[in-house]
Amino acid sequence: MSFTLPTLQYDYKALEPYIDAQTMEIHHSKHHAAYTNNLNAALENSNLKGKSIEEIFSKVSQLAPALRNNGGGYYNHNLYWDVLIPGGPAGPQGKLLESINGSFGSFDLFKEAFTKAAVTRFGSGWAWLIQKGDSLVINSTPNQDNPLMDIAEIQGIPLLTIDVWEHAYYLKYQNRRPEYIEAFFKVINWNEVAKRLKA
Ligand code: MN3
Repeated sequence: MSFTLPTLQYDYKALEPYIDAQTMEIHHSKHHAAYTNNLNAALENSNLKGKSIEEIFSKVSQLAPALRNNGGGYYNHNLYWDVLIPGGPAGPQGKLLESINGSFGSFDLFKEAFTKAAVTRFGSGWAWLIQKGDSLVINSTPNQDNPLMDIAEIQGIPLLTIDVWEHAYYLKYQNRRPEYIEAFFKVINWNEVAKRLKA
């Protein structure tokens, strides 16, 4: 039993013009494929084969760095693809919107804080919307770390994430990370984000 690269639910070109087809193809078929293969290779030499990715993350501080880096790379990209969609709802609705308003004051204030976390993550990493108990929080992580890992500064349920490694945007946006983040907001699958919210 090993982890498999997911098939995307949309074409590589589907998120144009916000995220370009070439970036999507390389990101999924090369980067994500490599994390998946390297995770499986790292598991071959461990006693963790058959464990869920969540179980691995819960004790990742005690494991080989290859499991932290490639396990994170495998999981984080799965979530990233899932929370993207062409022509999705313009914004969150219902319970998710209520939670965002309750935790951040308004959708605009949430967007501002999420954007800031994504812009200011130094080097490579991810920004997150996280459910922590009854409230939502925003944070960023370095490298391929995520909020399910026992080493995470803020632990909780990941609802939404953006990849801010340069490979996620450099071909189209070069050094203009803020433009990529603004474009990302045009293709968020808010229904998928809402599904992850625990009552
Ligand atoms: Mn990536």
